[in-house]
Amino acid sequence: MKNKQHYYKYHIFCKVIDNYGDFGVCFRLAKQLVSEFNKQVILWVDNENILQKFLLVNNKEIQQINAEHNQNLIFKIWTKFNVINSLNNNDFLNNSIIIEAFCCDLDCELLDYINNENNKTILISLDYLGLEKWILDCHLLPSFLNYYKHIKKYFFFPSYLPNSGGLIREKCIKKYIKKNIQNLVENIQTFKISLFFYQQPQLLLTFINAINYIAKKHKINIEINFCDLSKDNLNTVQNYNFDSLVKCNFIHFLSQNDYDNLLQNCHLNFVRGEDSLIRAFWSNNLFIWQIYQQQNDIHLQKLNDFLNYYFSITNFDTNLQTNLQNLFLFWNKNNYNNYQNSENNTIFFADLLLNIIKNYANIFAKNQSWLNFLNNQNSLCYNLTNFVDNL
Ligand code: TRH
Repeated sequence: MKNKQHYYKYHIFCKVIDNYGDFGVCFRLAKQLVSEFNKQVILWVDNENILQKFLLVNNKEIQQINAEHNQNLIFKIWTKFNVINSLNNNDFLNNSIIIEAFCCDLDCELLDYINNENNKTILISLDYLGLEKWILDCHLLPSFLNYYKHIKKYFFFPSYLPNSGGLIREKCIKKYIKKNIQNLVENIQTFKISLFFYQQPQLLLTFINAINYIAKKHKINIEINFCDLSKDNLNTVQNYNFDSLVKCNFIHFLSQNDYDNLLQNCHLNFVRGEDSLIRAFWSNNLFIWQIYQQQNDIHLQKLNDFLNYYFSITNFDTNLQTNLQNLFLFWNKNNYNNYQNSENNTIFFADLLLNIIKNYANIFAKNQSWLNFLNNQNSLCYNLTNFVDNL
C-alpha cells in the first residue's frame, strides 16, 4: 500500500489586487487550516495595510502582530524576492504545501529553491470561485512547468458545484444555520438589511429612496446596516431625511467573525465579492450579490450562471424567482458610472424589494434547499488537505 505523506506546513501567497476579497479568502483559509486541521501556516501578503485592517490593528509591526497571534499562523509581508531571506529556517519550505492564491505568480527565486528532486513540496494554484461547469474538467489537473522539472503543481477550483474544490466552511457553520431558523423568521418586527457594495453614489440614492418609500408608504420598520461606507456616501446617508420607521447603523470595518454575525442577524444581505457571497450563504438569510465588474460585461454572464444554478436548486415560486432575479440584475446592471437615480428607478427597485419583504418567510423556507445542497458537500479545506495527503 502507498505510504501517505501528511503535510502539516502550508504557505499561502496572497497578492492584493484590489478591495478586500483577495486577503479575506486567504485569511479564512489560513485560520481554518490551523484551527481545524492542525496545520502550521505562513500567510504571505504583499500589502501590510490590508493585514492591519483585517486584524483591526493600526501601525503595529508585523513582529508584534505575530507575537500576539496564534503561534501556528504567522503573517509575513511578501516583497519581491524576500521569501528565502526572511525565513530563518529554510527548512520550512521543504515538504510543504504552497498555495498560490488566485493563481498569483511566485518569484523565480522561490521556484528555483523548491525545484529539487528530494523536495516533496507541492504547489497548488488556487483559482477564483468557479461558476461554470468546465472547471470540473480542470480541477486537480497537474500543471507542467517547463523550467522546473521537479515541481509538482495542481489546479484547484473552489466552487459550489459537486466534485469541485468546495467552499470554505468552518465546523461551526451548521450550528449557526439551526439557530437562525428559530431566531429570525418568526414574527418579524423590524426588517433588517446589511449593505456592503461597490460604492456608487447614484445607486445608493436609489437604495435609500426606495427603503424610505417602503417604510413610509407601507408602515414597515426597516433597519439598515451600512458597512464600511466611503466618506462621501456616509455624508449622503447621514444628511438624508429618513422616515422615523427607518433606523440606520453606520458600521466601521468589522473583524471577519463580527461581519459574519452581522450577516446572520439580517434578513437580507447585500454582498459583494466572492467571500462575502459565501458568508451570505452560510448566514442562511437572503442575499443580493453585487458581482465584481469585468470588461465586456463578462461578470453579468457569470451572474446569470450563478442565478440559473441557484434557482435550479431552490425552486422558488415562479413570480418570486422572477422578482429576485430582477433585483439581482437591477443591482448589477446599474452599478456603472453613467447610472442616474430617478423616480422611476426608485419605484421599480422599491417594488421588487417590497415583494421580497412581504414574502420573506416563503423565500427563506425555499432557500433552505440551497443550504442543504451545499452542506452535503465537503469543505474546501477538507478537499484540499485530503487531496495533497493522498498524492
Ligand atoms: O473586497 P471584495 O469586493 O472583492 C474582492 C476583490 O474585488 C478582488 O479583486 C477579488 O479577487 C476578490 O474579491 C475575490 O469582496 P469580498 O470577496 O466579499 O471580500 C470582502 C472581505 O472583507 C470578506 O472577507 C469579508 C471582509 N469584511 C470584514 O472582515 N469586515 C467588514 O466589515 C466587511 C464589510 C467585510
